[in-house]
Amino acid sequence: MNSFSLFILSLATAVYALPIPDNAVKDDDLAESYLKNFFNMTEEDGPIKSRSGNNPMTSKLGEMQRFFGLNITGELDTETIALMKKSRCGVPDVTVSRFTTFGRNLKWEKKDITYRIVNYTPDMSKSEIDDTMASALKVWANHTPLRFTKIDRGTADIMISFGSDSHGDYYPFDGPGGTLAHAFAPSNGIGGDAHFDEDEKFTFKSSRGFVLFMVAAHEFGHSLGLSHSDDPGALMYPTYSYMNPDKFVLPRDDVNGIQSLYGANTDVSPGKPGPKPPTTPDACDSTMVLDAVSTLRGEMIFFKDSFFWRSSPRSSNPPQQHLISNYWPNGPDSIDAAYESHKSDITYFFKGRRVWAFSGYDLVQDYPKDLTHFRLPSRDVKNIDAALYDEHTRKTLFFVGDNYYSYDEASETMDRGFPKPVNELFPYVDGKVTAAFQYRGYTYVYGGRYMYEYYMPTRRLFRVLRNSYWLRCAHGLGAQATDSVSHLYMPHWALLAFCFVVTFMAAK
Ligand code: TQI
Ligand code: CA
Ligand code: ZN
Ligand code: ZN
Repeated sequence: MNSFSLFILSLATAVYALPIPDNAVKDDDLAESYLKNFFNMTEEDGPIKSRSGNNPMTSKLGEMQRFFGLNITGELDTETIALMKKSRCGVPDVTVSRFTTFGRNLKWEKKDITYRIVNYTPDMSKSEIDDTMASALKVWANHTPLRFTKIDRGTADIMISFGSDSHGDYYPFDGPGGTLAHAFAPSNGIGGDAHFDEDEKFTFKSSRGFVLFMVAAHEFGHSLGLSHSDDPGALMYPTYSYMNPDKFVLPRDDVNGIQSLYGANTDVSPGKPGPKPPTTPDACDSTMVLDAVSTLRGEMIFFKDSFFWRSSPRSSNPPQQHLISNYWPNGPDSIDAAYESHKSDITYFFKGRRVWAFSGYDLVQDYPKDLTHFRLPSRDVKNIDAALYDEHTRKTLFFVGDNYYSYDEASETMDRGFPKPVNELFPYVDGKVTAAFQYRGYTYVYGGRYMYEYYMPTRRLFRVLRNSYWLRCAHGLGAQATDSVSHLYMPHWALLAFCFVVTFMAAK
C-alpha cells in the first residue's frame, strides 16, 4: 500500500473519530428528532450536526423555547433537554402520516349523523349486529366531534345493508371470498352507505369467518372519508386481521386520519381517558430497540412489538413491515428472541418460558414447549433475551442477561462450562444482548440502541451500527441523519481505537 492511500485511510478513520462524547450524541439525536417531529425542522434546514456558527438547529431551538416559555438561548441547555425528554411522553410521537383521505372536502359537514340497519344477516343474532354496528361507529366517535344516532325508518346518512351479487348499485359482490364489503365516501344519496357481502360468514368474536366489527369499523372509516393507509397497524390498512372486538383500540394512524378531517373529540367528559392509541414501530426511529432478529429461508426478519419486517433478498426495496399474527396466526403476538436452525429448517420463537417451532409459517406439532426443552436451567432462566445459531461452530447460543449458554442441537445437550459472560465472546457489548443473528457469515449482536458486526472465526469487530441499520428508514423523516456516518455512533473511546486498528489491518 502506498503512503497516499494510507493518508486517505487515516482521513476516513478521522471522520469516525469526531470528538463527540456519547452523551452529547444522544442529546443531539433527541433534539434533532424532536425538532423534526414537532417543529417542522426539515433536512433542507441544513446539516443538523454542523457545529459551526450558523447552526440551523439554533433557530428551531429558539422557536421551541419561545413556544414553551423557556429562556431563549438557541442552545441545547439542560432545561431544554429535560423538556424534550418529558414531552416525548406526553405529546403524540407522530413522525409521518400514512393514512389517506378521499379529499379534504369529502367529509360530512355536520356532526350529527344518522344510521339505519336496513336488513340483517342470519350469521349473527339481531342484537349482536345492533351492538356491532353501534360499537364500530363509536370507534370513530370516540376521537371526533361526530355523534351517531340509529333510526329505524326513512333515509339515514349511513344506510347499512347485507346483500349478495347485484344489490342495487353498480358494484355487485363476488360470492364467497374476494370482496367482503364496501362503503361510499360522504355525500348525499348513496354516499356514506355501507354494504356487506351476504355470501361471507361474519362472526361476533370467533376467528372462524370475518369479525363483523372489524369489517364494519373499516367500512365506516370509508363512510366518513378515509381511504387506505400504508401503516400495517392501521384499521384502514387494506388487509384483514383477526382481532377480539373487546380488545380493539383505534390505532394512532387512524386517529390522525379521522382528526385531519373532523378534529378531536370536543366532549370534555370527566371520565377516565381511554386507552392510548397503539403506534406501529417506526424504522426511522433511532431510539428503537428491536425485540429479536432471525433469518428465515434466506430472508432477514426483524421483530418489534406485534410487528416484523421482512427483507426480500432479491429486491432492493427496504424491508416490508407486517403484523406477526397475519403470518404466524398460531404464534405469540410479540417475542423475546428467535433463531433459525439450518440443520432442521425450523425457526424458533421465544417468549417468556415458552418456545414455538415453525416450519415456515406452520406450527410444528407438540409446540409450544417449555424452555427446559433446550436444557436451560429453569431456576436461573425465566426468559431469554436473544438466540443465535453459529454456523461456524454449529452451536446455538442463548443470551440471558450478561451471560450466554451454548447448546448443541446434534446431541440435544447444553455444553459444559456455561453460562459464560457475553463480553468474553463479544467484547464491547455491555449490558444484555437484545437480539442476535448471523447473515452471510457475519454475526450481528444487538445491545440497546447499538448493533455490533463481528466475524466470529477471527473474533473481529467490524462496525458499530444502529438497530435500524438493515431496515433502511423509508420516509426520510425521523431521526436518521443523512450524512454517511449517521448510523455509526461510537459508545467508547476504546472502541474507536479498536476500529482504527481493524480498518488499518483489513486494508493492508
Ligand atoms: N372491500 C374494499 C375495502 O373496503 C373495497 C375497496 C377497495 C375500497 N379499494 C378501495 C374502498 C379503496 C375504499 C377505497 O377496502 S374489501 C378489508 C380489509 C374489505 C377489506 O372487501 O376488500 C376490510 C372490506 F381491510 F380487511 F382488507 C373490509 Cl376490513
Ligand atoms: Ca365476496
Ligand atoms: Zn354495494
Ligand atoms: Zn377499505
